[in-house]
Amino acid sequence: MPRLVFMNDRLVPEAEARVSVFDHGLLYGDGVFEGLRAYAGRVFRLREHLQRLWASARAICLEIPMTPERLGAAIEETLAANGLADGYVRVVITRGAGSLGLDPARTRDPQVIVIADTIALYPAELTAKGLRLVTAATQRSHPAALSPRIKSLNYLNNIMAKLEGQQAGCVEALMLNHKGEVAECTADNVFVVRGGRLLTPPPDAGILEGITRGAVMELALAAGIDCREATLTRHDLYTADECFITGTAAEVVPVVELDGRKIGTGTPGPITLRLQAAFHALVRSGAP
Ligand code: PXG
Repeated sequence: MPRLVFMNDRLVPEAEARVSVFDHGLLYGDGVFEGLRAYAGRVFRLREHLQRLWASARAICLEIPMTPERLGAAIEETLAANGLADGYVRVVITRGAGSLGLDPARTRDPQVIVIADTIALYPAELTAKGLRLVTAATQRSHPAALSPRIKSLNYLNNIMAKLEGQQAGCVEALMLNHKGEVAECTADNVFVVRGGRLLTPPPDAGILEGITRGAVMELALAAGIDCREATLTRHDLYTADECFITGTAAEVVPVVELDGRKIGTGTPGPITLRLQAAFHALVRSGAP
């Protein structure tokens, strides 16, 4: 059965889901996106993802030609039409086709695309044993150049860091901000545990405010684990008791090594495992 893709106002077969070569999303990375996940037929934190999408669009002065309610329904329709109760959803909003120049005023028809697919995960063995990371030399983009809080179609900054990770034999890489502080990984947020307390970089460290990050902070609070935002350096990761990353695709994944140095015992720590289990229970509970 061919995959069905939602484009603008209806579901079309994958082969018909095409954008113009003049689309500024393709020509300049001019657009925004979201990555969401459905568990047992329910989209996890749909409202939060739609809010972040609209915030990203507003930040680049792009008007999404649809209400959040309609787009939310389109996401559910796309999953259902493809028979996916558990799956991954990519929502893409492009600036639309225009002239061969940067000018966004000379574009028309922003494209609203919803793709549903099965989720591509890190190998199960890696997520169980914990990941090894390296610090990328490529820094997270300077907030005054392109705010990392915008989930834009321009992900080259992160892709460069991901390449560095892969060249060092790792599936992810740690990114620092322009001040040398820990920001995040290429598609995941980062946490450390120190003395029983959970620490994660604040939004002004140059991160995307992850929805999974928010859920894990709530779960920590509910479990009586002290959790706060704090400026972190690599020193804090090298000397942490535990470390893990969070993201829509990754969920909660332990990190056991950074730059060839063992973190804590070099195995997934107890607080990481507790929060990982709590997150799994949350997403599978059917909570919105
Ligand atoms: N930082 C960055 C830079 C991201 O792109 C996260 C953190 C985690 O955010 P969430 O809201 O997912 O907890 C992201 C998320 C993909 C893909 O296909 C990327 C993301 C999410 C899902 C899929 O590469 N980025």
